[in-house]
Amino acid sequence: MFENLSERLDRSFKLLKGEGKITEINVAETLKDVRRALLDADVNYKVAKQFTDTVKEKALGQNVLTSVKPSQLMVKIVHDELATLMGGETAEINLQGNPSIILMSGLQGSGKTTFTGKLANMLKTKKGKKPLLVAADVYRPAAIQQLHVLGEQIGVPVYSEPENKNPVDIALNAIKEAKTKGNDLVIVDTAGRLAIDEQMMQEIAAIKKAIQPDETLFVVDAMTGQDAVNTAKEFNDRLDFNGVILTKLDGDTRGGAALSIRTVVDKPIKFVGTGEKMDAIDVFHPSRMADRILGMGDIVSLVERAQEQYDEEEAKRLQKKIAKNQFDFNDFIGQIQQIKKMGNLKELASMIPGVGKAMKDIDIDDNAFKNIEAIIYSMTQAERTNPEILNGSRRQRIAKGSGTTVQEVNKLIKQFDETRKMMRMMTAAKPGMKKLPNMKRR
Ligand SMILES: Nc1nc2c(ncn2[C@@H]2O[C@H](COP(=O)(O)OP(=O)(O)OP(=O)(O)O)[C@@H](O)[C@H]2O)c(=O)[nH]1
Ligand SMILES: [Mg+2]
Repeated sequence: MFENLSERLDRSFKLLKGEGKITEINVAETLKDVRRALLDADVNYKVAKQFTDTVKEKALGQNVLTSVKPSQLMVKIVHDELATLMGGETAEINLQGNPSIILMSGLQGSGKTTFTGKLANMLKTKKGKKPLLVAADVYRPAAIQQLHVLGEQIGVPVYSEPENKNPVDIALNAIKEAKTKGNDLVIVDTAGRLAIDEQMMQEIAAIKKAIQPDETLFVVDAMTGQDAVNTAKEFNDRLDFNGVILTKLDGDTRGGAALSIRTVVDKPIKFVGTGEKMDAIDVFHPSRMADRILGMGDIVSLVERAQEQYDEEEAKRLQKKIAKNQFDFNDFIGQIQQIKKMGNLKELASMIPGVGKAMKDIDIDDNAFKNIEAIIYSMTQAERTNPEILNGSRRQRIAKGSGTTVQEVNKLIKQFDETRKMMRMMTAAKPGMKKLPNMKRR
């Protein structure tokens, strides 16, 4: 899978091997190569451009880590961006309903029927579900038969009405049947067409409207590259599906679909199919897929460790300042910026000793930070490093400058003082106070 892309990326990193530091000049050639590799892997050109732009920005903004080489750092950045490109987080399938209803969609031969079987098999064995499969492909008698064969193979019942030509009714009847028989999962397999056509779209949209599925999944053959992305877009415009299934990833796909779909339709890839057998299904993990594409897991973890170490050095520096009671508003705002970079503010703020506690009464959202930042930025350098000089008139000036009130300024200064006190107490109580939480740069 993706061998060619892996090789090409590998080669592009070699360009940086001899360099001491990432600069605009020496990174340009590498990025050009990365971009070409992506385009050759059939990645959408806009996606490829955006990708290399982001990588460049991140590479130039990186802290200099003495323990890793620029080429290694590039590997890590490209790895993380590949994962982000493919959606970042692993996307779960929604099985809330009872029965949960899943609707399959996709072109002819994309692998809908096969995947219907695979998914039922997986949810049955791993989640203890009791699935009912529905043959709503009414055009080919062989299609109904195919689903029955698969059902038999995995020991899952199949609902079909060979005489009925109305897929909407069949699907509705199947859901009724599931309710009476106690099946908690209904997967509806539908008919595909050779190309997008209006009739097929109307039919699948009508089924969706009638059965109100918890999940509408779009199945696409990964080997079709750019076409896969275009088809996904058209289906998404009509169906607003919840997730993508990439099949035939075991073939000699160049990877373009896997890498572009998320950006183009903004829907996650949820599963991949890697063979014709019923167990050839995998949950899609963007980060692991990035590992596989780059095939450089060791370098990625090496850089991660170095970054952690860097964070520790930064933490030690802070710790020294705290001990000497020199923790100032510059450090305070530095911490806030770190938190903001990491996202999920509420959770993260609580991880920072002192700061989390001092902020516990504030509703932590971006606005809360905006005011704090505005206030601190309205201070002079002298005031930031030496908060003791913040008398009444200075506070009034700061409130005006930051568009806040004196009360807000007072409150922040009070919180800052408390934070400082608390931090000192903690360092005094535990001379070997551990590092502050990891501030990973992403
Ligand atoms: N190698 C490989 N083959 C697959 C995979 N998924 C499906 N296939 C094969 O692709 C062919 C088409 O799969 P189907 O599941 O029948 O596709 P479909 O979307 O239901 O097709 P229609 O019902 O005609 O619309 C079959 O020969 C499958 O065995 C996969 O992940 N890997
Ligand atoms: Mg089928």
